[in-house]
Amino acid sequence: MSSSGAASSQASGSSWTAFLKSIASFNGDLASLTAPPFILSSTSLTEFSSYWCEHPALFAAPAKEADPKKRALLVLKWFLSTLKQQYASRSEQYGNEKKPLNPFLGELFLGKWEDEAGTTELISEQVSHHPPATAYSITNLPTGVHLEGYNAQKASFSKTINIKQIGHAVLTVPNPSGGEADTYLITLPALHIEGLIFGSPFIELEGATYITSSTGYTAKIDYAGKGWISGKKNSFTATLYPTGREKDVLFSVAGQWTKDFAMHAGPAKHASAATLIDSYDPAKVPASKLVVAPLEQQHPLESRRAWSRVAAAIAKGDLDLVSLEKGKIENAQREMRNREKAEGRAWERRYFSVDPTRPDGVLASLGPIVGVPEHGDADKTGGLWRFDRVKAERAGRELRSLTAEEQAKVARELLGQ
Ligand code: HC3
Repeated sequence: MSSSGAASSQASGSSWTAFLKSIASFNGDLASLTAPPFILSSTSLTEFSSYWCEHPALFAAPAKEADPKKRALLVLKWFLSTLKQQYASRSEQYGNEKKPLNPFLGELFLGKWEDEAGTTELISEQVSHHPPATAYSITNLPTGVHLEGYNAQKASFSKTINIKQIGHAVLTVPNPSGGEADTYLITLPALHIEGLIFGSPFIELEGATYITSSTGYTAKIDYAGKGWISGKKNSFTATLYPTGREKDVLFSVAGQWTKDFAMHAGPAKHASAATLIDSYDPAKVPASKLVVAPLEQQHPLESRRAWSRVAAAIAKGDLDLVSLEKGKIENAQREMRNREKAEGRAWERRYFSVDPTRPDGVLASLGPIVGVPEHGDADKTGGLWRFDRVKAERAGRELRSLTAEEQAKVARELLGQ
């Protein structure tokens, strides 16, 4: 596959024009977009969960800070540091954002980071297919800092593709002074695709998101594209304040989430060299490498193994083979759903559960502060998904213990392979 969307699209001008025409009548279903071959990615959306933790040391840092407002600032710094990975890493030079693979129900992406922060484990699972939703759990083992969440996308077309993210993340940070752990509720930014008309799509973030904590602090992040605030791409301003007192700014942060940003004590209008606390340049800090098991050791439902034939077809640029291999997975999945229906059972998620009998404690207490409904938009994500430690322990034991025959059976029945 070409490394530049713009260059490839020149070569495939007519298919890009056809694609643009098709998105003008877009029905909101991202999976149904028939994109030209050069815009197909061989990475599934289940892998995107890893973007939350490409700098494990920043993720774990709040667990070592005794002052709750500084902890909240470190959480904000970590969150801001993830944005480049989440929204610009696939499109480093801009204009190369591709269409990811649409995960099947039960698809897994598992990995770990081993670096100066110790071991940090990642579990990502496709918990719903209609509507598509991915859930994830990330744990830094030495500190116990834990992130979990789920997300889906609601897309619409108006001048371009606009995407609203449904879902939220919850970060738990053990209190270094031994008290109760902090809980942070994190909302997700809306985005739109720029550059479509030129065949060089990239993401811009818009609106505002929040991080509110059980310790009584809230951060608000305002996103702006080129032409707003600083006239620079990927700009943002953020403030951290005691919850409910937005004007009493304790810390302010401003800059670009792809380049560099500065963190100051007090409001931005008083920012000076004397108020500067810290600065961070996402472009200068290399991501820690995620370790994923070799394909042959993976469970058949693990993303890279399951999609390996499709990925090979994409790499060859053979669209017929891409459709054939995708079709095998889709048909097998459809048949599985029919069997489940006939037998009156539902697909058992391996790591996440929904508990409709109990109100969610985090959303009940922190949701109203940042506009996350207590139902967690479960109707749009197939459920209010929470990491299930009991299930996870079982899955961890069982996942890598399948015999070759059992693996072949899973691949045949669930993936048509
Ligand atoms: C919109 C998107 C799929 C969703 C991606 C999400 C929101 C997934 C959760 C991650 O944490 C953050 C994230 C980053 C990028 C988002 C993708 C960008 C493009 C993709 C569309 C489905 C593709 C649209 C097609 C095309 C040709 C314009 O790229």
